[in-house]
Amino acid sequence: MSGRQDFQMDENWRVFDPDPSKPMFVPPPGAVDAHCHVFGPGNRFPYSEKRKYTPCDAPKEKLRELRDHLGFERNVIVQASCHGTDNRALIDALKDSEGRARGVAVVPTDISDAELERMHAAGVRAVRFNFVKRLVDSLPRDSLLEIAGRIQRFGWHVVIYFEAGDLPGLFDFFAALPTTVVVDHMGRPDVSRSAEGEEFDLFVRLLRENRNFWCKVSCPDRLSSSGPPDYEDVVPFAKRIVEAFPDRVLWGTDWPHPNLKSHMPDDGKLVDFIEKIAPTANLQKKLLVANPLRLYWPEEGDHGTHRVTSPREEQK
Ligand code: 0GY
Repeated sequence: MSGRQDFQMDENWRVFDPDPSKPMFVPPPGAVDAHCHVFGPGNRFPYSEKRKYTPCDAPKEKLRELRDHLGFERNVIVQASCHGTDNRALIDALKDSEGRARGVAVVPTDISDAELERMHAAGVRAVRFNFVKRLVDSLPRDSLLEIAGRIQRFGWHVVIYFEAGDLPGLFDFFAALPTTVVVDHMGRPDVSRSAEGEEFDLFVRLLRENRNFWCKVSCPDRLSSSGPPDYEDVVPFAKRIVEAFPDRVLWGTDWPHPNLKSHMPDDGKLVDFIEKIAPTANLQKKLLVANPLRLYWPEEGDHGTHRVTSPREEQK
């Protein structure tokens, strides 16, 4: 089989929008897209043999173009399951970012400290634990705890991806993680249910009881049944989280939107969605600038113009 055939994208794969609109909402200076991916190119960075899908190539150059087009200054690139534990495409993109990208890697338990150190130097700041069964066969919990323990000395955190239906069985394990923990896509709630209902209340409880937990209020396109461009059914879920935990939320495009079946979002419209879930300038600055910088670029300190105060701090 030729290399090219090895990397034929899935037949029903939806390719990212090559010409997204310019958002009406202008992100504040210093804004960070805290969840996006690079895929391949497959002939340079082969997809994993264990992958559950074969995407279209979505290389670093395209991601950089999108970042600039949408009005963001930096991004956080998350290793996707189609690259398994081979983080070369991610590392390459980080090294080529002039310090404007940080990375979330996926690592095996037998990774050496020297390799973790090299990843840190390239800009990796977290590992991702994926519990979504259609994407991965997740590692046993003791292996995940071992990894979480080993990354602590680098000051890294853990990013978790799971579906709301699995949270009851995972809750105690998550609460025992020793690092900062960032949850992808609000724990994938079923948005046909109430944002004040039992299922989402459990997720809110996870954040309330564990102050080391953060949440990405991302992916309306992935969660919505009402659909684009307004994604109205997702708004109450994201808004609830942003308003309850304004200092522990992040936002990301999720470009190039792997595995979407219903539609391919216009990334410009996804940026416009931000105003619906973070309606004030103060909330927007926290979500897009202060929070991601604190987590991924802490060495920049309070950095003057990026400093925003929380309502709690204002009351002191
Ligand atoms: C996302 C969501 C998905 C895919 C992955 O690692 C991945 O392959 O995260 C998905 O299919 O829900 O965050 O990109």
